[in-house]
Amino acid sequence: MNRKLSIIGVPMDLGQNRRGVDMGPSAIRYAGVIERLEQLKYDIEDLGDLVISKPSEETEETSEKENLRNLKEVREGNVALAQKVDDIVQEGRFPLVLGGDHSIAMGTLAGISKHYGNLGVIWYDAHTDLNSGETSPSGNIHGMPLAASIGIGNESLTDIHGYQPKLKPENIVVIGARSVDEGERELIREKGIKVFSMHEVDRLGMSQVMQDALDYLETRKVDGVHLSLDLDSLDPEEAPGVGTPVMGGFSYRESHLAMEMLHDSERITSAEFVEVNPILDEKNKTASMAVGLMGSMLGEKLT
Ligand code: NNH
Ligand code: MN
Ligand code: MN
Ligand code: MN
Repeated sequence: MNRKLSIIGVPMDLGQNRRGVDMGPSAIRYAGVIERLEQLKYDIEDLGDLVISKPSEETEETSEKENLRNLKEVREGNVALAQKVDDIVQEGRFPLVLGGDHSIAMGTLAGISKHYGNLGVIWYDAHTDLNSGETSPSGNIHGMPLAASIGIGNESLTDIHGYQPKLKPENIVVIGARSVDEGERELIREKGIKVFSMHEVDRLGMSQVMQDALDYLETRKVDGVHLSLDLDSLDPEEAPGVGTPVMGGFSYRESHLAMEMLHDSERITSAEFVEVNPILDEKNKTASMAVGLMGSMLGEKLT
């Protein structure tokens, strides 16, 4: 495990239509992320938060026409994030990105993937985020980052940081899916994307699912693994502070086990924790959950 960690907050809420998720990075900091990870003896650099601009009228029009809400500002924020993350990896440090809505995964992956020939991704989410303007039921770009990263969708999203695609579809593992749109289903079938839905987790248990996921990436001979963790993967009872809660999600222990197994695999090279919305939360419970999961991912265990 890389002992040098750089933390960057992305106060982005333009990838969806509920306000408040832009306060995610503050809530996660307030829940004690720096102190918690310092105790694990990491060398931590906190790069603060990116500046995200507010939407203009021109943006409203594209939203209507292309079914891509706040396209211009979402792209701009991700362009800036990609450069930051690129610099972090270039310096030999582990990027830990704090969201913000999940649209920021486009920028994170754009910055990381440049440094890997065959990057793998674990997408821990209730959703598969494989929509484009053509298939999205909402026009919300936070439902599109995985599609954009494999080169599907509007050019201004697929082309962030000047190259595409960022990922091979066969290097993706989705874990926790339980709300998938029709267009996403088709894409999963067409591209052969590996999905462990809640059905598989119920049948096999989290331990087996994580082992299968890691083995699968091993057969793909990936040279790095990025974790993209959407807090709505957890059950809304455990993580109520998210914009699109879906019943029947992961328990506290299932998620900690998943993070511990990721740590023990010694494969993980970058991570992001997204969709914490403190306005919808109960006493910062979801931000605290995120911090705890980061701890487990980074080796916090009792033994
Ligand atoms: N699939 C829906 C959409 O594209 C919901 C996406 N919401 C998420 N994704 N939170 O993780 O609008
Ligand atoms: Mn630096
Ligand atoms: Mn998501
Ligand atoms: Mn989600």
